[in-house]
Amino acid sequence: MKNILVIGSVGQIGSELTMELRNRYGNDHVVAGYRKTKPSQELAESGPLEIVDATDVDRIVEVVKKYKIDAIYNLAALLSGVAEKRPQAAWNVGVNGVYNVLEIAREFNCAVFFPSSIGAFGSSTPLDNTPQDTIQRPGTMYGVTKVAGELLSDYYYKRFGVDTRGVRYPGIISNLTLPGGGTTDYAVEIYYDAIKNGKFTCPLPKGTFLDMMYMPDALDAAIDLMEADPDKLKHRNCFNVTAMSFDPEIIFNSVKKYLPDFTMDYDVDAVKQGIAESWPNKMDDSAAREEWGWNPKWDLDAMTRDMLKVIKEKHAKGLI
Ligand code: AKB
Repeated sequence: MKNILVIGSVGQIGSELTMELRNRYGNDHVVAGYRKTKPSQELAESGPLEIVDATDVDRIVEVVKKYKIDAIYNLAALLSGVAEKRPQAAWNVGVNGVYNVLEIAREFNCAVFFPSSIGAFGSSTPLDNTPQDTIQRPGTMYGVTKVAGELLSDYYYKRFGVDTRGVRYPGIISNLTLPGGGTTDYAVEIYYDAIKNGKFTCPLPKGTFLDMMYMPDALDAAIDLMEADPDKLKHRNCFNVTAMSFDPEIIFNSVKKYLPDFTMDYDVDAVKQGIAESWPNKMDDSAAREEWGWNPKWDLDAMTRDMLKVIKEKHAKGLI
């Protein structure tokens, strides 16, 4: 990979992935593509920045030609909660956008990273130790777009030889950019509310187990997979990856260990509950471990300590 385009570079994953790619491959080699949200100063000043919309083919082609792009990380998507409110927009970005990127990749010989999700599964999937290859009949528009994206990406690899690779991300927890409208967002919000207010109201009921991952592992997953030896990959789109699985009570107790006065109550959001209950409790990620050495470094306790430290510092500086 010499020149990379990140589409969706100001989102929760994109904002950190773009900077990590710049660290590894050089600032000038990583173009931050964004649509509407203003990029941070760091993102804007550390390397090339271009307006790129996954649904605008001509614009993507212009940028791919201008920077001689040979790898595209296509992170543009509406998260699960928002996609249920705006299913047509979710389809447009999550399926038409993915198709556009794959077509451009075919024409200009680019590799493509596609982030699928635990949302690609549904209630007829085995929810414990969810296998790599299993039933995928999601009941959400988000899930429909992710399954379509997985299938399209595999099709472009098999039919046209496009180097497509992807992971099924669990809930991603981070402290730089907030996620927007996801079902797993509560596991980020709990840390902010713990520091700011000492209490949290949880939208998912106790006993709702979901796979989760701290951002540094999520960045490694994307980059390590894109760098993996293609001869070792039996799967491509997309690999189960997970780092931990917990329910609201477990993360609450993890925070309370460091903030003993912290309290939590529940106000369950029925839509989010329905989505969460149709997603795996814990995925089996052995294919990723075997085929490209996936090995997450962060567990819940280490993540909690780091999240609380960083958010406390931001709060003390008046940044949140
Ligand atoms: C969401 O909750 O929608 C996302 C996801 C798990 O894909 N965080």
